[in-house]
Parts: sequence; C-alpha cells; structure tokens
Amino acid sequence: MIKRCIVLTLLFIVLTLSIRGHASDKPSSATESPQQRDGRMQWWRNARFGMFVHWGLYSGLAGTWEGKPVATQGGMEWIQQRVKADTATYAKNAIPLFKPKEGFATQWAQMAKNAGCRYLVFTTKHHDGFALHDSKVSEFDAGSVLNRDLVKEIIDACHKEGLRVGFYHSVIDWHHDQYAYLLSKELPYPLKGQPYPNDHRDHEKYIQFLHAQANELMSNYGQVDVVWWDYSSTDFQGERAWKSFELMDRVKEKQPHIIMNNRLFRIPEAGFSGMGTHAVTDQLDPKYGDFITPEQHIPATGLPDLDWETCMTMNTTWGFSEHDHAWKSDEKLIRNLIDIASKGGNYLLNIGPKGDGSVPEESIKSLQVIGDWMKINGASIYGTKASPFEKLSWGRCSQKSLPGGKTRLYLHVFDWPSDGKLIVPIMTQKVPTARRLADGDTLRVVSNKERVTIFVGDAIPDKIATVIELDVEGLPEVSHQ
Ligand code: JFZ
Repeated sequence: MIKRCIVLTLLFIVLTLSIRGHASDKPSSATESPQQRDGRMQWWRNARFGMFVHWGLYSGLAGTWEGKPVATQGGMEWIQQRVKADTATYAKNAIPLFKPKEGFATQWAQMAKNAGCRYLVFTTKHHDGFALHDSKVSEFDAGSVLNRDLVKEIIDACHKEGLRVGFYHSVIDWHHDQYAYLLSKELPYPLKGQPYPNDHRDHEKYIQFLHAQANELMSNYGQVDVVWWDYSSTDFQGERAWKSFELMDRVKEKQPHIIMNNRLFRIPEAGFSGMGTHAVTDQLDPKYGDFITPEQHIPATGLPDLDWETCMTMNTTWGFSEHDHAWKSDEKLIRNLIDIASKGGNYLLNIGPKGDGSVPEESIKSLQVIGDWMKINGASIYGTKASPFEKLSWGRCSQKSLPGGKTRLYLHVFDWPSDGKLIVPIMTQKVPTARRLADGDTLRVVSNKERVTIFVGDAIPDKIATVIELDVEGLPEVSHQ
C-alpha cells in the first residue's frame, strides 16, 4: 500500500511537472526571482556600450539594384523589399556580391573592443531569411552557399577579444515558403498584397523552422549572451505569430543566463504602444523579455527602473549602402553615449560592413575616436547609474556609489562655463572633492546650502566632453532652485 502511494505520488509529480513544462502561457521567466534576474542582468547593465552589426546578402548589393541607387537614406538591409524582388531574383543578384574575406570577424571584434564596447550583437539572419550559420534545416544559409559557418567565425573572434556576444535574429522571413505573410497587414514583405505564389502556406511549419534554427544557434556555438529578436506588429505578434513563450523557454533551456529583448511581442505590457520605432511605453513585464528597444532615438527622460537599450546607426542605414553619406559626427556619437548612460540605458551602435566584411572607413575613424575618449573616461560610463538631476544646463551626469557610503558624480561638461565656474545644484553638509578624470588634478570647490561651485578654469580640456568627478557624502541631495 505504502509502495503504491509513493508510486502514485511520484507519478503525479512527474505529470504536473511535465504539464507545467509545456504550458506555453506560463513562461519559465515566471519562476525567476527579482534577485536572480538582477544577477543575470548585471554584466549587461554595467556594460552600457555595445556594437551592433548588420551584415548579410544585402551588404554586397550596397544600396544598388541593377546598376541604380535605390536610395541615399534609410535601411538598405531592406533592399529586397524596396525593389519588390522575389527571393530567387534577390538571391541571384546578391549572392555573387557577398564574399566574406578571411579574418573579417577579427577586425570587427578588435574594433569593437578598441572602441570600448563590452558586447557585440550581429545579424544571424535578417528579414531576407539568409542565415549566416551552417544550418541543417535550410539551403539558404552560409553553410550551403559558401561552405562556411560565419556565425562560428564571428562568435569565436568575439570570444577571443573577451566580448559578450548577441544574436540578432529576424522572425520575419522573406524567404521561407511557409511564412504566411498575409496574416499581417503591418509587417513588411517584398510581395505584399499579392497572393502566395505557392497557393497555401502553413505558418505552423514556418514556426517549426524558426524554432529549429534558434535551437541550432543556441546549441552549437558555446555561450550566447543576448538574443535580439526582430520584430512583431500589433496585428501579428507573440504566441500566434511565433509561439513566443515556447521559443523563449527553449532558448533558456540551452542558455540559462541569456538576455532577450522584447520584440517577439507588440503590446503595451511588453514595452510597445503601437507601430513605429518611437512607440515605446515605460513598462515591461519580464515574461515578454528583459529590455526594451528604442530605435534611432533616446527617450527624453530615460525609463526609470527599466532596462533599455537604444540602437542607432552611424549614418542612416543599418546594412551597408554606398550612397549614404549622412554620417553622424564623433561629437554626436560620444554625446549620445553619455546622454544614454546619464539616463540609465545602453547604447548599441551599429556598423554595416561591406559584402567582403570590411568596415566603412567613416565607421572605423569614429570608433577610434570613441575608443580614445573611452580609454580616458570609461569610468564615467561603465557600471554607472542614471543622473540624479532632471536637467543640467551645461551637460550630463552619471553616478556610482562608493564604498563607505559616498557617491561619485561624473559630471560631463558639454558647454564649458565662460567664467570658469561649474555650478552643481546639490545641497551638502560637507564640501565635496572634485577631480578632473583625465589627469586626476584636484579642483577647488566651494559649497553653500544650495549649490556646489567647482573652479574648472578657462581652458577647455576636451571639446566633446570633459569629465569631472565629484565625490559627495551619502546620497546627493538635489536642490530645486
Ligand atoms: C528593425 C529592422 O526592420 C531593421 O532593418 C533593423 O534591423 C532594426 C534594428 O530593426 O527595424 C524596425 C523595427 C520596427 C519598426 C520599423 C523598423 N516598426 O515598428 O515600424
């Protein structure tokens, strides 16, 4: 009898566990405690700066189709959609131009490392459907077409440089013959509006394919730190579009520490107020992902208590275009990084390498300048928290708590005070100490009840941003004058 009871109880436990394991509306994230989540997010929150790489078949086309420029601005990784090519025509034109040279990935990884990036996220598959790994479930992949595994080349090069690595993976697929694009009016598709060329599509089969490729990517390349899904629409998202909870759970089984973005969904609870790149809400239930993804813009006041990452291009396209010359200045790029850190977010800055994997000269130069600035001022970015100030007339601020209860404010001066006095609106009991981060030189400080004045001199040490460290007792008390 006792034996029977034990057997029955065990059976019950096994059954309930397996039912729970397959209940797709209860993702495994529901069982993670806030402390576990903080532990998992820690490296990402400290990193603050990552490199994004958009690279695939479109890169060789370089914004040109049949000899003509498609556009001078905008995302040329969408070129297939822009020229409305079916997948065979696109592949025929693009494949001969996609010729990755040996060692290209080492250049990327060294460049990212040297720029001060702590992680690199690259396109394992973009909307065109071409996978950069050696996939057993597709013929439209680097393994079949080039006899190479480009994902392995890239991730190995990154690991060698000590970078964390993320996979951008498009759930939209313009190649797969079962991807049922008519199910969404909002998602892009090159032959949008036209009936399926192959009569009927079984989207369920596409979902299986999507899950199978994700499984390959999570199984065969060692540690993967981030998955950057892209993207969903208000009319096609989540469970119905991608079986998202199961997809996320399977990924977490293979990579328990992985961090995922929110783009398998498009609902307010998942950080989206609608379509468009600016439709961001200030909420994210962790079951939909770990961070929200403002695209090409920086939220005006940051997003308190939320993990967020602004992704941005250096010109206006993600994938390489030979026609896009609208490059952002080094000053703009560095100040964006500072602005984002001062609001508690991450900056994922994009490069679009050419068809041979080489990086545009303009990007190389800017990344070098960012790296030079980060080598001196990195302490004011890595591991910092959002500014205690709503606004500062002369620049930005980030902060870090120091052992012994002190707080270090990193003051990023964009507009140098013409009288050589930098005003910091905080109330202090004790006069804080100030230093220039670049050379460690101590600066004279006076304080009264409402403000601290730092004597910074007339000469501007760094036109882009000079960082001054201000150490205060306890937490800074902002004065509202
Ligand atoms: C997506 C991609 O389409 C794009 O090519 C690039 O990879 C970028 C990082 O992510 O961009 C989007 C995403 C959402 C919308 C538009 C572009 N949207 O909601 O309109």
